[in-house]
Amino acid sequence: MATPLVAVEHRTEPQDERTALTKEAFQRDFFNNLFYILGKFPTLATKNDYYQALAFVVRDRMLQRWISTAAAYTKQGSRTVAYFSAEFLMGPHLGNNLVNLGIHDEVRKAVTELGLDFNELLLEEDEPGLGNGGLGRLAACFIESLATLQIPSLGYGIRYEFGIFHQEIVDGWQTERTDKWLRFGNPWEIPRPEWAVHVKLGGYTEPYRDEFYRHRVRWVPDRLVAAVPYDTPILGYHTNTANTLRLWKAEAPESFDFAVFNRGDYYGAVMQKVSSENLSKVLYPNDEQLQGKELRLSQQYFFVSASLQDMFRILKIQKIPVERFHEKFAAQLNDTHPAIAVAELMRLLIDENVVPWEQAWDITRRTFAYTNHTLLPEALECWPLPLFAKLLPRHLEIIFEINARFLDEVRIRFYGDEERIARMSLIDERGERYVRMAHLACVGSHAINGVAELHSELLKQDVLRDFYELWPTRFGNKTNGVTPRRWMALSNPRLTKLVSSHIGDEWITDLSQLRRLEPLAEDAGFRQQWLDVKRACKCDFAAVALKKTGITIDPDSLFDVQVKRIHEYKRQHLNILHVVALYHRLRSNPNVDITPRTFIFGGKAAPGYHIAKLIIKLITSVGDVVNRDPAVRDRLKVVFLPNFNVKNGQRIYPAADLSEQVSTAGKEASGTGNMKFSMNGALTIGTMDGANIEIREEVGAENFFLFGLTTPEVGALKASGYNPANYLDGELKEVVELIRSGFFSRGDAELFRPLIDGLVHHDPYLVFADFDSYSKAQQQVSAAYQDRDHWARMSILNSARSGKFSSDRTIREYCDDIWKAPAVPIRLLTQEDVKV
Ligand code: Z2T
Repeated sequence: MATPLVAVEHRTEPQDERTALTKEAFQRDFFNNLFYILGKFPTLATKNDYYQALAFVVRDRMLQRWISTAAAYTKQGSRTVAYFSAEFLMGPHLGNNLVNLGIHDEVRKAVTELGLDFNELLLEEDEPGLGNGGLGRLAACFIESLATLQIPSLGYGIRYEFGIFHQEIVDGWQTERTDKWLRFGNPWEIPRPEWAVHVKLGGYTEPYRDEFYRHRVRWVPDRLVAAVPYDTPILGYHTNTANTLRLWKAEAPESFDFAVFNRGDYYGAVMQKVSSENLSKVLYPNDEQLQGKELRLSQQYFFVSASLQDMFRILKIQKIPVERFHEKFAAQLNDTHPAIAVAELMRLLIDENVVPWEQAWDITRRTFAYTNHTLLPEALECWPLPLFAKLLPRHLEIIFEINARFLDEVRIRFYGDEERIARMSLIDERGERYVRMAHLACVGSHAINGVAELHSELLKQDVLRDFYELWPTRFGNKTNGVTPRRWMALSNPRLTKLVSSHIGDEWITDLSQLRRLEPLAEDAGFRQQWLDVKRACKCDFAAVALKKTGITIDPDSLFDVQVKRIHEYKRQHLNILHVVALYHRLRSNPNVDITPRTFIFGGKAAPGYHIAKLIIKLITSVGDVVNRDPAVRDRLKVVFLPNFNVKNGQRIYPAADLSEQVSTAGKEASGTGNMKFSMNGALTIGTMDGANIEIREEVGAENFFLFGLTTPEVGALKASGYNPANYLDGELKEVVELIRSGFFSRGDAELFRPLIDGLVHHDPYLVFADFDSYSKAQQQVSAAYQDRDHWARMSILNSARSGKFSSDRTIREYCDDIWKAPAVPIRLLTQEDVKV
């Protein structure tokens, strides 16, 4: 008899031999996969072959859950959340699936026993980087929490062939390489070509009378693209639920290019195929800056149309009438990227299902809810009318009709207020005409939310003020969260073990239980264990940093970390100015006593964002000087870790002592990295911005290093005519002069000019105004780190009080307040149950 390795109570259901959870079964299947799926034997097998053989072992164990889940939802016609997102930044699947199946340690043992390095195999996975940053990673955390909470849900998005670019640092500059994540195949996805749909593009519309003499509109497209779904199972933690992430790949429709073929235009037919496949070729790498490209709008429409058609197919299978679309589905719009869904659902209901306008509009509004993720004006999506009309002629007509009816409502509510009409219109007509996607999303949704308390308030006061005045009850807040499965259990096994040995492991699905660690902050033995865990994580990271940058860092120095997309509003330049200030202090007074620190930076700049790229160059240039200077005697180190992504994040957050959350107040909608740091015991130096405010509220002001202007102070300073040059004195002046002089650029006084001149003359994000306050807060950090025992206390309390920032809490709020979607527990089926 094989020894059962796992006797966890959540797996009470029968296993067949294919999914047995014994060491012997894992090892047998591992070699079966190597032979029969990969066609390899050990002498020729690469590390990647072994990774894939292991991935298929795990996938087999997920499929029983996946099929059982699909069967239950189909049979019960369960209410389902459809999360519409142009980005899903999933990160590697293997480790997470092992954790959620509850077989991580057992599989590690089985693999190790075969003489293989388990950690090395995990690192082989090319992560699906199908997102830019926070917004895409939030979508990934959300679908994991939905599965853990056993809520029927589908993630709908795009299967980009090239995800976010791979960043390399060459001569201190960012360079981009394409992300070929599919090179060796993807064991986690299953294509479903049988559920492919056609998406129309371009052409014109014409009115006609149907067989019942009804007025109808026909859209005659000039292009057709096939959308093929690729499904990935998303496991809940220690549940039988496996939901689906359904990503669409664009292909040429076999039938459509026949016409061209028959005219003998072989080349034209092939070109059409190539241009169809372009639609899901590459993720636009801009996080909060619009590109306004036609291909981007095509991508958005492509996945939205495919997803809504898919939802109609599901209704049909379950024999639910289209009039009940909104009862079956709650669809969440992750920012305005999928907002065209409002017009597309209207089109599908009216044109293709002959539902009357009023009823279609009622269904549409009851279906959608909209989450806004930024207040930055340059990120608000507006599409030039001519471009929109060319690509989506029918949708423009529908949007005009929605707008006419909507503005009638506004006219009655706000009698005589024509300026308000112009402000609220779905069409911006102040000059060149644009379709305002945020307005379309608001009008077509029954609920609108921001992603942190401050952000949601600012939405109501600023960007969406008119809409708030019209429909105050539709507005709400859903403070972001992150999944503790990936961001603690998987990424920080040492901390997980320590915590669980004291308070059990229920905190993994009920993060508020971390509060039970609070009394342990007063336990000297526990504090020492806590510091030991942190130090071990720092040693791990030091090895990574050495391997990737060649820089040796001291695990006993304070690890001061800023990892996130590079953006002026996030103020990586404020951080590096402070580094230069410390360096300047050390050089001016070699005997000055400073707390040894390692400054760790990571993040990608949008390829066309020159100032962001120059900030990277400044960071690496300061690093080159500081790291080599014997005068600082290893008291300062600066590391820019290339290619910050989910995989690297999992090694950075556990190693951080200090989390840099230094955006200009009012600019960062929420932030989610801030939460990952705090959970893992880092203290925050931060502004009153985004979710920082709520983190400080939870962990206590005495365990948080606050600095900087508040949002109203920022507003007042700008209103009074901010002049950054007024702040150029003392240490800041010397720092700026040092950079300007070419000290960090081998005498080249021109290199950093655009950055420095921009600060001195404009400084739109108030770097200079906050510098002094930041510098003082950093002195408090340095002093606090000297008392390691007290630091440990604060670190424990940060983690203990981070329960609010689990995405489980966020998802529960979405479910209760917006989606009204109850949990559906899953009973595992055996092969007996599913016999035809
Ligand atoms: C993004 O990552 C975020 C907002 C965007 O606005 C676009 C992208 Cl790609 C269109 C971020 C916010 O900057 C961040 O504050 C927030 O935590 C995150 O979305 C998730 O809500």
